[in-house]
Amino acid sequence: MKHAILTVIVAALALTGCGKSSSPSGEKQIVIGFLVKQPEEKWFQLEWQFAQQCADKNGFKLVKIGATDGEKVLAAIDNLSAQGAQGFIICTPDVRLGPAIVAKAKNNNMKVLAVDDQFVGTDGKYMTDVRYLGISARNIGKQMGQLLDEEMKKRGWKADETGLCAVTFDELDTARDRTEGGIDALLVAGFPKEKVFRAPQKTTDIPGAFDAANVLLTQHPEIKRWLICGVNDTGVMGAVRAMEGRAFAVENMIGVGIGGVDSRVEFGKEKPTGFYGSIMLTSKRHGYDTTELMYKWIKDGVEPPPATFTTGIVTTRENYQAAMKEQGL
Ligand code: FCA
Repeated sequence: MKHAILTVIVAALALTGCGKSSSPSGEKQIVIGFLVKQPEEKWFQLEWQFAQQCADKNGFKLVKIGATDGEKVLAAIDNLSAQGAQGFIICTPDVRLGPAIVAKAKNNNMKVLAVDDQFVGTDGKYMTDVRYLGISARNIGKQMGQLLDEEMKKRGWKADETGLCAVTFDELDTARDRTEGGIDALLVAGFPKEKVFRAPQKTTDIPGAFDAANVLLTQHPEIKRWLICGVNDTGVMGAVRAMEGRAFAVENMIGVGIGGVDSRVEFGKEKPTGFYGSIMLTSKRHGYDTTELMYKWIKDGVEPPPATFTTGIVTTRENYQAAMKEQGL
């Protein structure tokens, strides 16, 4: 009986978080959170997968949380704190939550590292005092534009019969830099400015891009051949689906995305689709490296660099499998 009561007390203590996270040696266990804005997107699932590899290798606890709005982010930080977490990595659903996230983390004595989407302060500027790892968005955007230009020239399309459908999401800096980089590269290569059409998406997912592209297609029935670029793979996939819905032939679409994860679905299809290529991002660096940086910061006090920018790899149906292998996928 005494034993049973003790068990209940221990269980209750564990539930309330008392005596939390202690290893048998009495050392405090390291607990790290990884919060993402769109847990349904393959990119974020991959980041989690690599983060978990880092946790398994180093023997700390990783708590993965899908935090799709501001309220959920703030609640998740409290929840992490109750679990004894000393820090977290986050791709925030809204970069303007930056100051609130930092305040909440400070309150809970937790370290923060932003991944993918850099925090923006109340002055509208990047919060450069918050550690960050993201993509070199403009350059990767340029790679996207260059691949579109190359393929368009290979197919012998004339610029005057062609339009560019750029699925944009300018509210987010890393997103805007990608599509503007893509547009820039095409203009430099001689693509006519008046044939550049921006289709702003309300949400950065396939339905958001599908709707945005449909509006554009209705406005421009004169365009017979489309180049498509976007913020990520899902943006381009949505636009390709919209064009398929209007009976555009595969030969009359060249879509190039960014990410290299969702694109696998397209490349894996038996017959090629309008989704021609993707600039593959280094998901291991975004998932594993960020988590390792946080782990060393907590464990050894090694501060992560203020900002790190990763590069992209040009992929198509031809080389994506080899590129994936190289990336440890
Ligand atoms: C942003 C996008 C994601 C991914 C990531 C690297 O967060 O929304 O799709 O491209 O950057």
